[in-house]
Amino acid sequence: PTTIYRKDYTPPAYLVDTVELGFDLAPASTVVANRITLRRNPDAAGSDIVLHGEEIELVQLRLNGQLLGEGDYELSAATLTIRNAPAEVVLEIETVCAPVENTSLSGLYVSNGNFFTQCEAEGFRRITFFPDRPDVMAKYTVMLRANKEQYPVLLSNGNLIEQGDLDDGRHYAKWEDPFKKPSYLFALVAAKLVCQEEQFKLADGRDVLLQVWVEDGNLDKTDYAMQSLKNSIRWDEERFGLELDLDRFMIVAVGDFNMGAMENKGLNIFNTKFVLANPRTATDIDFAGIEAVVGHEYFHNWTGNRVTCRDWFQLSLKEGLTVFRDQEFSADMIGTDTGRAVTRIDQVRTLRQAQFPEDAGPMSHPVRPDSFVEINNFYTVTVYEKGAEVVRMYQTLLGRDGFRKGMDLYFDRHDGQAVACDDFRAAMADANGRDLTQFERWYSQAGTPVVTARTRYDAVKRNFDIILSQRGKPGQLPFHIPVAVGLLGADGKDLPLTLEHGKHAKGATTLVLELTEQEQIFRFREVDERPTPSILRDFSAPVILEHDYTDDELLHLFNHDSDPVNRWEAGQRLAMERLLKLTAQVAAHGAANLKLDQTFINAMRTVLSDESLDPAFRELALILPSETIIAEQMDVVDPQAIHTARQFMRHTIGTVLKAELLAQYHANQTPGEYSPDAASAGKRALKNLCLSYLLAAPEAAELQLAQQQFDNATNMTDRSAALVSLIHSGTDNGPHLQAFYDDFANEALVVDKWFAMQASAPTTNVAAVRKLMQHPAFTLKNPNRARSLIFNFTNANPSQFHAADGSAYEFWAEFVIKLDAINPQVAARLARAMDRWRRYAPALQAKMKQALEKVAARQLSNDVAEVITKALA
Ligand code: BAL
Ligand code: ZN
Repeated sequence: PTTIYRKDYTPPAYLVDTVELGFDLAPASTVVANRITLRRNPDAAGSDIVLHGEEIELVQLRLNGQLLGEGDYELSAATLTIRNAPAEVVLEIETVCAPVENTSLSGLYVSNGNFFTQCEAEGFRRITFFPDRPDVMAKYTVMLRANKEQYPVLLSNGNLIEQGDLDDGRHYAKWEDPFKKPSYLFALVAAKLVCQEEQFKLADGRDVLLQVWVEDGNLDKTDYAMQSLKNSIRWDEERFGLELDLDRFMIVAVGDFNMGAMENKGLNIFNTKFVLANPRTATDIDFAGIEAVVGHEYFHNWTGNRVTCRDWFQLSLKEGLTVFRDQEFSADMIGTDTGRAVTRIDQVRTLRQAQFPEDAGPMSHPVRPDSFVEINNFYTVTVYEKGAEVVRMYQTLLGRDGFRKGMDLYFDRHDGQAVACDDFRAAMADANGRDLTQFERWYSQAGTPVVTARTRYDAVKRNFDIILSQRGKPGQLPFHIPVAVGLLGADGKDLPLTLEHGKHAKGATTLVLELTEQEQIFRFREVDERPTPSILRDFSAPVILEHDYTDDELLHLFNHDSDPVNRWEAGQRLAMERLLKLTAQVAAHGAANLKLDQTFINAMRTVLSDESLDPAFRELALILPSETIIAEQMDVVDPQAIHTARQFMRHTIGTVLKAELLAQYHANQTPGEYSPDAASAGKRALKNLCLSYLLAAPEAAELQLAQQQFDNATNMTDRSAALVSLIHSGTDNGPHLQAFYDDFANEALVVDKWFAMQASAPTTNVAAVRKLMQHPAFTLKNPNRARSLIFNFTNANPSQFHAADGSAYEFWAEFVIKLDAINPQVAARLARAMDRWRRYAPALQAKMKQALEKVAARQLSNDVAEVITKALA
């Protein structure tokens, strides 16, 4: 495999002005006629036209009307090159591909008998020969022809300009996209589908047609996606002044899809998981996911499509920014301060669960990577979620208005262009008259910086100093880190802040300190008592904060901090301290004689029963750090000891707080018609967390409670939560599982849940997973299904995945290899499950290495080869 470097970027020798595509669609053999007009790029050297092409058969090639023979061009497995081409060129290229054979789901493929495409990052080259790079932007016209009965719906980007019938039962549709776009945003759909549609009025008074297309039988699950789309359009108008630029906007759901969704211009194609929802089949988390992803793809229309990426190293330019936008959208849709904080806490949990480990492992890369073998491996939590944190820091540093000014300038400068992360940073800096040179290091330096805080109080001078220092990976230069700080008095209230040498509003209670050097002292004046510092409020930077908090300080913050994120954080620190001690004790002496102190239990009791607090917040405050997050704190990971310690804590809480848990279980019922709104969802989350604690130490009454909830639930959130609690508590669950399956056997997304909840149950070992694979509903070919069973076992069931005999590692190797033959992108994701193998005890490490080497010995896709090679390096 070849490594591609960011530093080697050169502009394309030829630009493309127009693309006319003609498709004669048939599953086994689709003919693609492609007519492109090219001209030499005045900003580049050379006269060779390089087109990408993979897994397609060239039938005919004409240059300016002349048929070319084999000697007139060079054809390799990945490119077609025409040397010394004229300055202006019309190419007519005819190719054939076989969509039904395409199990990689990249390019043109068939899912449940229908045609779909996925072109990002490099799928367009599997459809036709083309300079398949995002800095080549062109206008597209697309003619689709297919059998009318089998494929009554023919969709592509932009506007429908013509349609009609052809001979032999076929029909056609012609689409024209008025905007220039890179090839990765091309899409087509030819399918038997139905749609929910409506006219929607934009802020400027224009009417646009909105459509959500699904398979017949699923129309009753499209309301929320449609509502989310309308909310997204409104929100982008109001928050960023960005309007929909097309007359029509379509969302299409497909069951076989590698990603969550794809922002193709005007024709977003979605994994069904992020479209289909009704109360019977979808959980609150599913509804929230739909809102976020519908928003995300819609927001890409400006951040990604109108302004796109110069090259794939700049992926975070559109992804980090668009994730930030969808996060803000979701927070604004809740509309309350605690609601906003709850979304923020979820973001922090994701970072710690997935991004920090990635950044500390073999696939660590900067938000703007310097090199890759396979770009599909870089659609990562670093590029997406850490990228969103980097964008958020601009807003933290510049304020909301300053951030908006930067966005406006970005679009003024770059609409219609393919640009780089540096251009975004320059727009933010220039619009605000700020020097953001140092901020660039967030794009170029990988790893999670550690910020250490020390404090000192001078009671005589009434000064309180916070001394912040930072360290990155060896050799790295200091980052520009916004550290939001507040100080709590003994009464738990925020003290008004006076920062020496700082300009800020009088009476402010949170200030953003800018840490730019390796170490800096920040002095607060007029501080009458030794305060408790609340540092990194709202998680103002994606860093690890070290500070020697005492238990008393943490309890003070946990009980009083006005910043809900840090309030939650204090609880996590209290829990983590105990989890690590218990884990060490289990590892050294076994599970007997474990104890959980009354102080911690009381803190949990207080927050659980404090009805002045939002239930959604209470739920988050009561969840213990996950086994993965605990593992990240340890030098040598002992998955069994972690599991035992965490289970012990859950068991203790479930037993000692039984009365309070029961009370909150009953107090947070949501009778009446189901609504996925944040307040109701928060109540259900708290209620179901109570249930899961009660089932951590179940007696007959608790089991009965769960069974009743399962039997009587009127929505999937409650139904699945009851079943998960039953399964994960290890109590007999055969009949419930069977009943659930029987009820939902025809609902693919619910069957996914059924596999997932079993795969992640701590009682499910590898043998049980293998048995589940024999179930008639299991298939490796559908990514959602493969993920639901295999990934949930390898990634969400650590104590079983790391079974001492290594049998689960062998299972992992077997299925990385099997999946690689079907779908390299999915296989490479599975391959990542072994990223942190060097952190385990020697006996486990040896077995993991063996499994990695077993995979490495095979003929692999670039996708999997890159992951395995880096893991073993
Ligand atoms: N661009 C790939 C899918 C997404 O991030 O929206
Ligand atoms: Zn995206």
